[in-house]
Amino acid sequence: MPDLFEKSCDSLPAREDMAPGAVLLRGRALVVEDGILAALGSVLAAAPFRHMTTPGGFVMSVAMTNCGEVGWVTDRSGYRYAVADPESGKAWPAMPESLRRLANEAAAEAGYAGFAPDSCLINRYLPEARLSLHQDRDERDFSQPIVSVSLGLPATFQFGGLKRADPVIKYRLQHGDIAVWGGPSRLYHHGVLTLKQGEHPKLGRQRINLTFRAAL
Ligand code: MD3
Ligand code: FE
Repeated sequence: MPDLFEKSCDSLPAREDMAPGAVLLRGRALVVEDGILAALGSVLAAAPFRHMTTPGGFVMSVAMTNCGEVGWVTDRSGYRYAVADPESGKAWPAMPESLRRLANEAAAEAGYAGFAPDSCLINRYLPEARLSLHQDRDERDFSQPIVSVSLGLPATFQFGGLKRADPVIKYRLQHGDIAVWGGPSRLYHHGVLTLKQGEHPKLGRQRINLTFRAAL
């Protein structure tokens, strides 16, 4: 008998292939929403959001922090993964087990079994913040996917190709959406358009994105 409830929540499919190797799992994080928000709160208490500087000397509009064995940082000397938080000089907070499990399970659902993230970069967008088109290439092993979890206000995500000038497709990423980027799409260019004003019932006037990485 056909499963009449499979797509009952809204008109969008729960799963969508975005590009070769890239899968969008809409609403996937909602089943563990409260646990994620609590885990996030404990990470932020130990390592607050801060605005980092690019090697070119620009202060990023997106505020960032990390948890895990290493965290992604940028300053005038370049981009890298670092074991210590440069603001505190201490290790980044450990990755909460609930977050690690969610990333591992979402990766498996997208076809990447055994994903073991050692780093989670946490991005905070207030209205007017944006992230220009870039590639994620500071990780050692590009055969490992990246898993992203979107929370709070919706954003328009741009997804291009291997070349910066390749045409881009736009996706709306909403609270609870998880995307998994592996295979050929792992090195595709991507970015986030300027965040629009709004108010999210749980997160308020912000968007938070978690990206889980196997960096080491
Ligand atoms: C496609 N973050 O942190 S998540 C980033 O919404 C980053 O904050 C965006 O790009 C954000 O580096 C986009 C979606 C995403 C993350 C990593 C990717 C898409 C990706 C890596 C490869 C290809
Ligand atoms: Fe990225």
